[in-house]
Amino acid sequence: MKLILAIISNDDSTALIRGLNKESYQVTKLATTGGFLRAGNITLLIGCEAEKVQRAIEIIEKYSSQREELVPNTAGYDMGAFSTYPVKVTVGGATVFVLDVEQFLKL
Ligand code: 2BA
Repeated sequence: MKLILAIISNDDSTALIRGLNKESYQVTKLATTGGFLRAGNITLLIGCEAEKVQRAIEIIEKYSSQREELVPNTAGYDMGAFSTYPVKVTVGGATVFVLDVEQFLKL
């Protein structure tokens, strides 16, 4: 038995959990905060058999891989000026730990 800890963006969590549930993975979602940016993120706990870890990682990658998105540029708002040009930002991505589980009990 393994425990996967996946730290992902809040925006990706709904689709990712749905994708995992569809393939029979059980998931617990924790609301967490990154220590560096102090921004909210989501940590998923996924307990599964060792042979199912690789597929879980593929699903995590599918729904949370890093990509670039265009967002409105609000940099000049405070100065009373603004740009209508969108800027590219990198969003998504996942940090994944896979741990050995010593005991798994449902009491
Ligand atoms: P990532 O490396 O993609 O990490 C995203 C979030 O994943 C982190 O949020 C943290 O919550 C978690 N995480 C990543 N590596 C971890 C680890 N080894 N142990 C436990 N949790 C881990 P933040 O801490 O807010 O970091 C956001 C982003 O800021 C990071 O993205 C990285 O690009 C950058 N960053 C983090 N720490 C940094 C540092 N000391 N110096 C420079 N950049 C840093």
